Amino acid sequence: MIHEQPATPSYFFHGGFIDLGQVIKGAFKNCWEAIGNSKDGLVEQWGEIVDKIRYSGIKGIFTSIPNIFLVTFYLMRLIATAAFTPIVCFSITAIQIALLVLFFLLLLFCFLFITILDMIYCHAKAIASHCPVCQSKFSMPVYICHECGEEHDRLRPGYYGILRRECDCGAKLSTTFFNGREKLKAICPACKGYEIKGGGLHASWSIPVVGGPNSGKTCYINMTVMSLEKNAQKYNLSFEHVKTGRDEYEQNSQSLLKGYLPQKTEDRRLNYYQFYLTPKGATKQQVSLCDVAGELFNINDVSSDNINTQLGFRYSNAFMLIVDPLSIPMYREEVSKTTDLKNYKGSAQPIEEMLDTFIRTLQNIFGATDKDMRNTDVAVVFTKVDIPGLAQKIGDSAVNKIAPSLEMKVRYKIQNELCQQFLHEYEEDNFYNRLKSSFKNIQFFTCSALGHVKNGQPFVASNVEEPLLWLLGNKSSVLDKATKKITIKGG
Ligand SMILES: Nc1nc2c(ncn2[C@@H]2O[C@H](COP(=O)(O)OP(=O)(O)OP(=O)(O)O)[C@@H](O)[C@H]2O)c(=O)[nH]1
Ligand SMILES: [Mg+2]
Ligand SMILES: [Zn+2]
Ligand SMILES: [Zn+2]
Repeated sequence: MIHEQPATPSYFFHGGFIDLGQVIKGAFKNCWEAIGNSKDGLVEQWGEIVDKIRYSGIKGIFTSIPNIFLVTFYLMRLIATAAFTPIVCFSITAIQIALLVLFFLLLLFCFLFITILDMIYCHAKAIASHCPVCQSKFSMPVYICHECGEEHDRLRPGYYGILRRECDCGAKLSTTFFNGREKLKAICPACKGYEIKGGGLHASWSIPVVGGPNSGKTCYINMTVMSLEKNAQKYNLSFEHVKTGRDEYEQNSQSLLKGYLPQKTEDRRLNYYQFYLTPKGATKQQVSLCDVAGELFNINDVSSDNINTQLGFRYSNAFMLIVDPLSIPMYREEVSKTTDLKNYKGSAQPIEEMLDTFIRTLQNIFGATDKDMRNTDVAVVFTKVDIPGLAQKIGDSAVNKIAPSLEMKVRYKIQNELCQQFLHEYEEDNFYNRLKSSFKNIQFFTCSALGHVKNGQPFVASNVEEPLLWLLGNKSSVLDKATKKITIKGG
């Protein structure tokens, strides 16, 4: 079915067929005209002969000799036109039709070729966008005509044109990325309230950051984005923060640089921190790290903006779980004997409850099947490893002690074992088992978003990029190649 667009149908699909009909009609019209003329001439001359003989008798035969010649001429012409002209007309028409059909087939081939090429291109490059306003995901934005502002919601090769289409206002619009569709202004097709950067020519990876109140999500997200902004060039990646007008990156990064802490997140809607992280020469890779108030993962949350309303969870590509070690009661109690924990602001929400709310929402509200869950990558990040003694238990120091080699696979395995051991030691087996039984591809990480408690000095993050790069590498083939070189910790 053709979805109506504010554009003129393509000649190929519309005018072309009308012209083909005209050619056939026109050719046979000429043919019938020639036969009709001969017949009329014959009838007229024959009538004159009959009249002359009737009025002049034998003499009339002599005076009608010219008419006899003309009758013979028209008779011959009639025979010729009746017998040969249709053959000639038919042959010429057949040649014309054959040429037109050939032309159409050629165009059809071009149309299919370009359509398939466009589809393959978009699929291979994972072209998509995530809207930070309405949280939807889509691969085809609505494009706006640069002349009249009319909205084209299916600007692709088709009925209205193969490589270009003519808008109702007369402007020519490109229908593929090969000839500049991305230069047009693009907006989100769901809410129409957000302009998609770069005309939608990018892959998009959305990763909600899940964790209870005070667990460290906002610190982690902001310090990770800051860290990538600083280090991207070193990794041969280009970084560009996308100003959506929704995140608090500018003020948070400024505060963190001066040693101030970000505000507690009040917003219960996913807050998209979007940026491009692209290897040289590759299609732009848009990344969204989604922050939210930790109260969203409270099992008893009955507010109108509760977790069930956050569509972004459905359209995400992977998840990051922030685990505050201080939310583990036994560990908290142990460490509180030697360290003043006031400034670490430990999260009071049990991690098992946070995980349970999250998994239940995915399954019951967003219809994630067991298969979907198994195919979802989850990075489980222990943050605040600047807590004295923690790095020696699960952090870099512990991994280095067991596996000083730089072999990434081995280090990741050791990291998983250390975290599992830690969870077991502090009686969080339920959390671990629930994680393992729900998701297949889980990797544990440890990091410190701030490096130290608030003491007036700028915060210094460590290992914050790694979990994100691991998730992105699993999703994006172009980032996989680039990040493989980076996700190795120094031994
Ligand atoms: N020492 C230390 N403290 C941290 C670290 N990360 C977070 N914190 C502390 O934990 C507090 C809460 O961190 P946030 O990032 O605001 O926590 P959140 O998960 O965003 O919390 P909500 O916004 O309530 O959901 C911070 O104010 C810091 O005091 C860290 O890496 N090291
Ligand atoms: Mg927060
Ligand atoms: Zn227009
Ligand atoms: Zn939208």
